[in-house]
Amino acid sequence: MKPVVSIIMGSTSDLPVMEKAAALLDELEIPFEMLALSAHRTPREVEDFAAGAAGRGIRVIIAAAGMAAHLGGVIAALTTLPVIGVPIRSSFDGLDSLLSIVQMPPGIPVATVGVNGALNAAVLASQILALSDERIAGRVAEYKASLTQKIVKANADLKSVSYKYKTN
Ligand code: RP5
Repeated sequence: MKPVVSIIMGSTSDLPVMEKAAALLDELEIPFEMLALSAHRTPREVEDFAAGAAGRGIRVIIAAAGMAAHLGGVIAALTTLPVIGVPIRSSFDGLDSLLSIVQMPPGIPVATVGVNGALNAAVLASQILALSDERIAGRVAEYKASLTQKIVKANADLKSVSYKYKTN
């Protein structure tokens, strides 16, 4: 299997969050790789990764980092692949990483999801891949339909909650 998505994280301390992205890609049968790379601790390896990703068949990069989170931005500067940034909550409630990732200068976007938004990063990556792969598009559509069912069930469950002044 050749990976088409790279999940990159600044440290294995980000893994408990990023497992949600991996689980969704697994569910949607999308081959991916997971690597630890740090813009500050391994800058040369980040450059090698970013420069070589497209040539290896990678289509989308998910980059997660906390604190002064430059990983996604540095990767985006070195590739034309779409980069999705996941701000990790590790200090200041994740606001520092969110702003570090989202506030990119013009011309070098990082598509930023919410703090610890690993699942949404994987959904977005899948939607990008779905544009050129009908089988993935079908699985993404099924996934989205399952979200509707979750709320249908929630409303059924809420029916059994009773209050004196609750009317439904
Ligand atoms: C960032 O610093 C990592 O992405 C992580 O969120 C944070 C802390 O890293 P560790 O000190 O836990 O390795 O580079």
